[in-house]
Amino acid sequence: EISEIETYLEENSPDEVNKKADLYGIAEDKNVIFVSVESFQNFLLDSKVNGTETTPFLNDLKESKDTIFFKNFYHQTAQGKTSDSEFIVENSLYPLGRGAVYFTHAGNEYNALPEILNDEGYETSVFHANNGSFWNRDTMYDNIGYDEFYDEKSYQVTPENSFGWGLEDKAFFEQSIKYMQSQEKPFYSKFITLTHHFPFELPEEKANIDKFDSNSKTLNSFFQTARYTDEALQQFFQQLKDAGLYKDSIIVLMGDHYGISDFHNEAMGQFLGKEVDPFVQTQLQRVPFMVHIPGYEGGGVREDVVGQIDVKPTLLHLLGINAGGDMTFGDNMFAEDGKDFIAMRDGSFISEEYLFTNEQCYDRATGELLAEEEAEACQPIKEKVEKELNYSDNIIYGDLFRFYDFDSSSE
Ligand code: GP9
Ligand code: MN
Repeated sequence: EISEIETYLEENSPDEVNKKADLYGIAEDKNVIFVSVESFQNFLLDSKVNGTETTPFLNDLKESKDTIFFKNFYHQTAQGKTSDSEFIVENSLYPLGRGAVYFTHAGNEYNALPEILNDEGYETSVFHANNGSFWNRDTMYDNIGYDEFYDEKSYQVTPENSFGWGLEDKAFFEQSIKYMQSQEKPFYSKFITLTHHFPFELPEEKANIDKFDSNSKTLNSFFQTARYTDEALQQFFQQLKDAGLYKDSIIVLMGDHYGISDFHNEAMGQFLGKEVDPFVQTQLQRVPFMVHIPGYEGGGVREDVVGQIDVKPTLLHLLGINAGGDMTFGDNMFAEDGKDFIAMRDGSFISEEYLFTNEQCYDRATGELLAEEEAEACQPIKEKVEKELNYSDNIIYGDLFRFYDFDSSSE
């Protein structure tokens, strides 16, 4: 079966053009600082509560010349939440429909990003101030080639610098700098933030924005913790500069998944000023994806429909690493004729023209529900989505990468 999947992926991948595509190798030999930003959704960007911007730092960053911002980037996670988002990014495979791959298939053979980067001479590490066994991370990280995992034990957690889930993001970044400085270059460092996590509680004296006013306590406080994390990121950029770690690095920021579920649709509708129908609900699954390249001047906002599945091939592209023989369901975001849809785990998808969810086909530009005849246009993509989700499941359930020699098929 693995060769059938290989054939499908070859036929559906624009690998040939990748090397010539925009930005190939622009980050060659640079460090990669990847920040997985907890529960961050795009609707936070440019939002205001009582006239105050929620995310002033990220708002400026996404517009700056040295940042590429993909405004139509979707998370694709399922029950495994943060761990699913990690899994998708590391492997360019889909998460499972049930359970978290990090728990159910942590012992499989993978060709994960940290392993590839390791082979290319990168020191790879993860920074996350929670218990190391949460989501079975310690086991999975060992398997997929991370050199170091700086978990809760690496941090000084005191009553003053922690609340909610634990160490607050500002202290987390601050205390991480010394570990970063001890790393061999180039390094790949993944940071996973924690403060902006359900139930989004923040001590009042640490809040620099009002709560929203609706019937959802969760949505109301969401803006306060988001603002806090925005400030933490701003400080982190400054700390990287002060530590001499900024110039030779690229910094990638990504939201891991939604924080506001459909349970809060009424309050969300009030905030957005429109009803949250299935179309809007799907569009709310957009999370920030920004690539910040110090010194680069060609940044800007990109419209392409992309998602977490595309992160691995995109990073390898930016680093100038040819993973030609890799098996990925995603594409380099800079390829001109890249894949034309982003699939969600439940079979929903977003393409350039259509958005499909709840078995209904919408016009992506207008949000209009398409009647039967026009809705036919969603069918061929729907079939491809089902096929891909199946193939990806089969790889995971059958541990099929055991039978695939990644090295000899690259180049
Ligand atoms: C836990 C943190 C949150 O360590 O990553 O996980 P989540 O609940 O978002 O999956
Ligand atoms: Mn999360």
